[in-house]
Amino acid sequence: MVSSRPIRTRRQLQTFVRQNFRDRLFVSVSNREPFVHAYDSAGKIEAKFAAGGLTLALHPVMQAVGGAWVAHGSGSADRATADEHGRARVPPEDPSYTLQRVWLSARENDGYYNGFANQALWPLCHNAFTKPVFREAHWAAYQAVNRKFADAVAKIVGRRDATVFIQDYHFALLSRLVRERCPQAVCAQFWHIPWPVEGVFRVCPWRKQILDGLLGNDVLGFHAPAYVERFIDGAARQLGCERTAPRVLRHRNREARIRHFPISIDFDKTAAAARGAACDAAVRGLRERFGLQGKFVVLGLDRIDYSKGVIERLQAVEALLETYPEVRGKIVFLYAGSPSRTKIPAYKALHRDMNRGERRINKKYGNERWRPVVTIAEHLPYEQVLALYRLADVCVVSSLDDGMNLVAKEFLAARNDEQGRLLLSEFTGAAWELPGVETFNPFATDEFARKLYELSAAAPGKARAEMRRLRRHVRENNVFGWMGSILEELAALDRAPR
Ligand code: GDG
Repeated sequence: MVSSRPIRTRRQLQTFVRQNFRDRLFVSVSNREPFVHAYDSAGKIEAKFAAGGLTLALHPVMQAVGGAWVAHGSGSADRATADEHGRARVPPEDPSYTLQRVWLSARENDGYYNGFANQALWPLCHNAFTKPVFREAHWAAYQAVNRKFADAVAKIVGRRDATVFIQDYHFALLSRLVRERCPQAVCAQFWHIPWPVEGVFRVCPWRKQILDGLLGNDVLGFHAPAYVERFIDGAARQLGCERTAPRVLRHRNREARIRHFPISIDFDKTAAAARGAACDAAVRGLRERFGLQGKFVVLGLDRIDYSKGVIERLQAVEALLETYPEVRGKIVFLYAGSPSRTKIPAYKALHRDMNRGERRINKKYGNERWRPVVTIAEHLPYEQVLALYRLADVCVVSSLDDGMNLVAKEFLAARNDEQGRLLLSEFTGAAWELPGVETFNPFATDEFARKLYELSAAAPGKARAEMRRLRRHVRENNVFGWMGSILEELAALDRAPR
């Protein structure tokens, strides 16, 4: 039974999965666990829910259908809280599904995660603006870890009817390996980052194996139609597979549907949290701590990652201060950068360049009363993230390439006051999806600086209608709808002859 009403709430999503997946085992696979157990400073075990966008959508599905979630056991107390097979029942306060932990050695994790996933596939899929690193040892670790996860899935599924839902670029080879072990499994995978054009993808020495691995899926999802087209184009050229219907590829006698499903956020929850007293207090605290009273605040907020255009944004701020001296003393560029992948050389270099850039700008233009660039390089509590969205006059997303970008959507949701402007790089999935949003090219430094200047000079509240329209779009296309549309595709597939 497939529902005709669009899924918009957690409850509708749960009803849908109960109706359509009750006869099958449901298994999710991701690198990160939904629950991490760790020892606190007093030696007590704490269970932390990993509240990212994906977990927010998948967790209610798992609660409704039971089943198992397979993930890398990375917490310091994960072994102590799992049984001898690496299994724990979660959520701890109301157990409803099984968390199957996969143990990786430091060496395996280094080669698979820091190595192939984040030094080869990540830059490759972000247009290779940062050169990908292709090392045979990383590739070997990546293959071995994908096999280890396939064995863990096979142990749970065996020869039963099952739906296996795989997340992201850590597992490009997994669906094919699962299929070899579990002939009855239906596999779906969501790729959270862009897919590059064929001319870029060709530089990967293992491109054929990766495409072949991903085509082990019955459904392969991306955020936007452009990534779907590029994937189909690349697979058709590299593997010579046949297009049997629009966005369907036939390979090794099986069909894979390649579809787009734009991810989103829990709009209502974000909007409600941004209205709360804790958030009001955080707004006041941040204004005071960083001397933001009376200043025009331009906010950047992301993981410190080269794909987010961290350096390009600083260059634009520098050009703004140089070209439009009247903004000096009035504007603050506040960068909340959450450190990420800090062991990887390209990220170390990025931190160094970012710190140098900040120092140079502050020295050249700042004075004892005004610092033009303020960086908070730490992972902030969520109320502070929401408070930053609320106090910003402009939120700038400057990605050079970005699958979707949830910061843009969270900023919109947090602005119950319909104030503030979103300035969004045209190279994000969000720019494709959000109707009529203001976009810019982060590579064009002067254009970027001019946009910032124009926004700083515009009358406040001028863009209220635009904010209202964009907020409505995100409210109506939320994360439950994203998850629902993938499950609808799978439910339809179950009934279709294969
Ligand atoms: C990948 C794709 C795609 C950031 N700093 C802090 C913090 N954050 C949170 C934000 C937001 C999330 O991190 C970032 O999500 P994005 O979507 O913007 O970017 P990626 O991390 O690169 O995500 C991306 C996404 O997957 C989903 O498919 O949209 O294109 O690259 O939620 O709020 N959260 C907290 N403290 C911080 O300091 N608590």
